[in-house]
Amino acid sequence: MTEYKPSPVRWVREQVELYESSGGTQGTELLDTGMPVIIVTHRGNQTGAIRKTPLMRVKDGDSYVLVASQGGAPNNPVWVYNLRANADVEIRDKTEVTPMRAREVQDAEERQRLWALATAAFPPYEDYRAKTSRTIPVFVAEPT
Ligand code: F42
Repeated sequence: MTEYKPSPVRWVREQVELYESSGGTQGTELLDTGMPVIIVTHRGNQTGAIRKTPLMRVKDGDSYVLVASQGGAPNNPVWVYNLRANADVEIRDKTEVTPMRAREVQDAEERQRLWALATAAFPPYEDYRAKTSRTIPVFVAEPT
């Protein structure tokens, strides 16, 4: 299936719509914070449908760090299971769209380094970590 299924969450869905329909020239920041956002296009692990998830932009060289914080909610966001099942993603960073592969970070040292990058880019990640008892999954999306 190649159908696009928008997020059921209104503000998320609207951000994706504006970001994509403007070709990456509008809607590229988190609400009024001025902090940059990327769009991760991936596939649903059950439906196979195309999903588009905005995340904070955390760059590591040519790669992007994807942090499954979901505001410190008790459960992982569903996109975590989608990326575990199918690692092929497309990252839109403003006007640039790049095919990438997402790898879940398992190594403790690598995780520590990437977590430092993530919290430098978006300090609230640290509050989200304190709020939840789960280990927040971290992925790195690397150019294919
Ligand atoms: N979320 C983060 O976790 N980290 C961030 O850095 C982040 C930044 C951010 C910036 C802007 C913005 O607008 C949103 C931001 N979010 C951030 C929120 C993020 O975009 C997601 O909305 C959030 O992480 C929740 O992800 P989710 O995948 O759980 O989304 C839910 C609401 C959703 O889409 N559910 C669908 C539904 O219909 O209920 C299911 C989607 C799905 O993938 N279904 C699968 C399928 O096969 O299609 C199967 C379902 C299954 O159970 O496996």
